[in-house]
Amino acid sequence: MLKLYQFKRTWGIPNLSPFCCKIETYLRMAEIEYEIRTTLPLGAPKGKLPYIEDNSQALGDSRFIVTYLKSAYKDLDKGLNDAELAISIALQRLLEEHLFWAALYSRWQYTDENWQVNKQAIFGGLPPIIRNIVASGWRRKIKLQILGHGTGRHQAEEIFALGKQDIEALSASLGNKPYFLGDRPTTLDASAFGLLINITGCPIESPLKEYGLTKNNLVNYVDRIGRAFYPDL
Ligand SMILES: N[C@@H](CCC(=O)N[C@@H](CS)C(=O)NCC(=O)O)C(=O)O
Repeated sequence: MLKLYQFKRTWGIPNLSPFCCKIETYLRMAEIEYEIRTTLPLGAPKGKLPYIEDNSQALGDSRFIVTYLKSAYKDLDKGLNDAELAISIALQRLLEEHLFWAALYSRWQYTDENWQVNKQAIFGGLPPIIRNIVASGWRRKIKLQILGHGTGRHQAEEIFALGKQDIEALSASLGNKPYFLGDRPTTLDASAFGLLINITGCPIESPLKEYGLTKNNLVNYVDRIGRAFYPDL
């Protein structure tokens, strides 16, 4: 059976990683059987989670994993026209390559309170003797990623102002529809649910979360997908 390697469940949400949550949500939306293997990114093929193992092959990066799942199992985007597929890709990039960085900043850099919550969730299972050393080293690495991406060069207010624009755009695009592209879930919904629940539904406090919680359609969307696809949580 297909194995999904991801961080351990915490905070009452499917996963603290938007990308792990995206893949598990895709698997559930597409009714593909899988087993979870809880891990840290150290042994991952690309040094990041999630990755999957299927037919003795390991595959990293949620975008390549989705491409594989579409061809080997089920394509949730079948039937979308070219314009819808273009919107799907554009909004996934907004979520995963832009809004994600503001969310990452809020966890690893914004306040010490958030860092402590994040640290406990990710590294709490490590032996006490190495926990702080590993967590501090990892934090330095992530801060450098945020700086390298460019997000880390802005003030906190600027980072959250950019993130709020994304949330505004997502809310407007969803409107009153059950899913972003109509009345059935597609890859875009797996991606959007993965990040939105990690902004509005976890104990990381920031202006991004506050703003997300003012968008009723997004809050209801996250709640609806959670209830439909994670009745066990
Ligand atoms: N483009 C990748 C991003 C995956 C990613 O950034 N994973 C994070 C967790 S949210 C990670 O494992 N980071 C570890 C690191 O950068 O050291 C995907 O779509 O899967």
